[in-house]
Amino acid sequence: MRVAAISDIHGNLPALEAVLADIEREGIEDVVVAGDTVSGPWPLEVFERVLATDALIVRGNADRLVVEGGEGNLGAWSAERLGDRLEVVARWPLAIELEVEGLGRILTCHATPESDEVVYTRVTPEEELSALFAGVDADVVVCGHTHIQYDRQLPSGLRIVNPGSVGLPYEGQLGAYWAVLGPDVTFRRSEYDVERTVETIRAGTAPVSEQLLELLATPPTADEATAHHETLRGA
Ligand SMILES: [Mn+2]
Repeated sequence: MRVAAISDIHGNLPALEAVLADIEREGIEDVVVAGDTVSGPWPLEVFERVLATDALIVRGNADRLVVEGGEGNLGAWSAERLGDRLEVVARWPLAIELEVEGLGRILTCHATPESDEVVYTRVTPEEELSALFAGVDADVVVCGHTHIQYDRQLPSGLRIVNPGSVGLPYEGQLGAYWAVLGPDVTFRRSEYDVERTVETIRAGTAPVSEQLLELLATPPTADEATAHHETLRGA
C-alpha cells in the first residue's frame, strides 16, 4: 500500500487539482493530509475535493484560526465560504496514526501531536527535536507547517518527514509539493500554472494580500525560508 502525503494546501485549488491528478495517475488510493487545508482563495472547493478523496485529515493552525474566526480577512472570508462545514473542520484531530508497509507506524500531525504551531526545521538541533517528540511512539512523523520538503532521522530512530506544501511552497522552484509514503519516502513536485492562478486569485473576491501572492509567484528558496523559520524559533 502506498499513501500520498499532502499538506499546507492553503485553499489553492489549481495546485491541489494538479497533485490529485498525479496521485490518480500513479494509482495511489490513500491520502493523508497534514493540515492547513482550508484557509485561502478556494476554501470550500478545496474542502470538497479533499473530502472526496476520503483522506485522513489533521487540523493545522490556519484551519483552527478559520474555525475561531481569527486569521484576519482571509480567515473570516474562508469561514463564511465554508458555512456549516466549519463544524467538520473543527472536528479534525491534531494527530492521526496509520501504518504503511516498509515504513511502519506513521503519526501525522501539523507540527507536533500537542501543538499545531510550534516551529522546527530540517536544521533544528537534534536534541531540541528529540525533546519535542519524546512522547511519540511511532516510526515516522509526517508533519507540515513550514512548507519545505525534508526527511531526517533522530538518534532514537524516529524519522521526521515533511512532504512540503501543495499550495504555498517555499522551495524556490514553482509547483505543488508532496510525497509518496511506502515502501520508502519519495518526494514529488506537480506542475501547474502558478502565474495564471495568481491572476485568477487577483481577479476574484477572496481578500488575499499582495504579500501572499508575491510568496506564491516568487517563493523564497528552501534555505532562505529555513533560515527565517529558525529565527522565528528564536534560534
Ligand atoms: Mn501551518
